[in-house]
Amino acid sequence: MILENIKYGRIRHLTLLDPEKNGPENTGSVIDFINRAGSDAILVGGSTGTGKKSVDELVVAIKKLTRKPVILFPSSPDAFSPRADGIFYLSLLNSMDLKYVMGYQVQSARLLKGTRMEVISVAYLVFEPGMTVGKVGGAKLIGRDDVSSALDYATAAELIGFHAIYLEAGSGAPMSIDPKVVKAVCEDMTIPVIVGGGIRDPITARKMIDSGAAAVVTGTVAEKDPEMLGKIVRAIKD
Ligand code: 1GP
Repeated sequence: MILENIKYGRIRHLTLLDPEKNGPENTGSVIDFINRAGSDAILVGGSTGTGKKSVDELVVAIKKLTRKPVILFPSSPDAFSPRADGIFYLSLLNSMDLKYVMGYQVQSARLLKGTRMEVISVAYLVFEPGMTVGKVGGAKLIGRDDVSSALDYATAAELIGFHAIYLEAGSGAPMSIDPKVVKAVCEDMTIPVIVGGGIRDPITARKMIDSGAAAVVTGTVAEKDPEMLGKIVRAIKD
């Protein structure tokens, strides 16, 4: 169970692979980095260019090379592959565009129920600077150190009954969200909190875990600096 593994610390680091940047031809080397680094699971998704074919091809290529869980991280119902082990069924709670809050979920619900994959409902909160996901997702961005707004959204997510909360600064963000926001949210929540966006060094990654995050996501590091990926994963698990 992916959610149980996140909750109980067996999945603490996830690597995001964007099908737009990772074709099946370079999957071998990327999976090699991920295996060597000791990352626990692989997220497949991106804010743009994630059609069914590219997502499915990447999932198939990954599954041939590793037994680590592959979890879809979709920007729309098109970014789907029935061969993944699970899906973050995202609701971008601070989007001004209803399709990212509930429309896409309604569109894909019956399809998902018909698969055997694990569906993990995730309240997705996008913070400044938000990057592409902030723009494409029409997010009313939460300030990176705005504890009060973060708590408002996170508490709503918990009361509604989401399985998990994802605090996101946006892929490629020059800075992560402030760890004090992570600490305040984690202290108040009974559901696991996942943090991603702009995490590029071991100290920041460790701070997120020390602040109570159940798991950390990195994407850009795996593309640009595989050695650093290993250092980040070690810092998280030490
Ligand atoms: C995925 O935002 C993370 O949700 C990935 O961010 O690419 O900045 O690591 P980075």
